[in-house]
Amino acid sequence: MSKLFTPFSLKSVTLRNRIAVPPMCQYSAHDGLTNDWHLAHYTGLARGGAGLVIVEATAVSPEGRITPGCTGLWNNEQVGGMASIAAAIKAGGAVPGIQIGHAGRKASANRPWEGDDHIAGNDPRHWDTLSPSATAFGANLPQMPKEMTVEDIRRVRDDFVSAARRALDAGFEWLELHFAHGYLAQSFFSPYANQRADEYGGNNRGRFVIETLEAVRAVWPEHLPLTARFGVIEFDGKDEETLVASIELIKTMRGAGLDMLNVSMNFTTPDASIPWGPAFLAPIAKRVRSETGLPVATAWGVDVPKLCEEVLQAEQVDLVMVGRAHLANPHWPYFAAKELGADQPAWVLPAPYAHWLQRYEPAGPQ
Ligand code: 8CM
Repeated sequence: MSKLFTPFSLKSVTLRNRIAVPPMCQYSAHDGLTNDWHLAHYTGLARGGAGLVIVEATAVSPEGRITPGCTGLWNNEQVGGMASIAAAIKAGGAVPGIQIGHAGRKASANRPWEGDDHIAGNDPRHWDTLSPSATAFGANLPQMPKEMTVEDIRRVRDDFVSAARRALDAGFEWLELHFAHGYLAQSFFSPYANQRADEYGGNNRGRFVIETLEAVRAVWPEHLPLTARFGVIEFDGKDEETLVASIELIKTMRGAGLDMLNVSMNFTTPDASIPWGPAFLAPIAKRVRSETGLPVATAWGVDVPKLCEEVLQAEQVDLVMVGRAHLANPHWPYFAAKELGADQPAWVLPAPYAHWLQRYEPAGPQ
């Protein structure tokens, strides 16, 4: 039997297989509220057979949204829609997860298909952004952020805590903190974005990450997985240094209650040279796994079933995050099961689909 289709347990949660759908923004919310698009989208993904479906980057505060179309959990009105989504994911047989985050200096952007750049200052949809220091990202995101005061920092940490509580109230069983991709938490850890001289800068650049994690852990139940997506490499020529420092921080995160890491990239400078390729982060994920002792997952170029199986067999990762391939084909796990020679692959899907597929399979019953 393939490892891809073996269950994976973390804390009290068991995934039916090692396929996870990573958070993928739909940019289709209004005032942070989900709607029928989100419900249909996540329902379909869960019915497709993945073990874990993680709802898109959901902002902990209005100014933490990447775009005006991002979902939010900064008020109680937003909980109802998310509760329907969590219930639908569960009814589809997957574990309902959600990612919460704050976009920092990359916030206030146009949707990718409407420019992917900062919203102009004279556009009524524009808002001011926050970052550890008043340094802009550059390239398509040139807006100068405001340097956060210590009061701002505490407020955003508390926003993470409130959003985590709402995620729990909505019925999510797996929480991923968005600490990656040049958004706020990743910016705090990065010398490109953090030039602070106070207790959140210099040798303490990891402090925001740890304080936020600890504060969330205090309200997120011990029996449910608390994970983070975190960039460990920038691909800017200083990679060993960044990896070593990141692994040290991850060890501290583990001590602060982190259960698993979704290994990703930093994206804190537009001047990186990323060696895109099939499963190119898997060896780095393995290093994080062996040096920190945490289970790991990774996305990026892991969308071919045999490759997914290989990275699992090689113990490079514990879960594979299959994103865009699920948008192309929400029933990706069924095709993966066929390709990997699973017994009765149709039964990766819910019975009302599986029985038809099995009965009339051209090659005869599977
Ligand atoms: C959205 C846009 C860009 C990213 C993202 C997301 C959502 C989740 C995530 O990363 O982890 O890099």
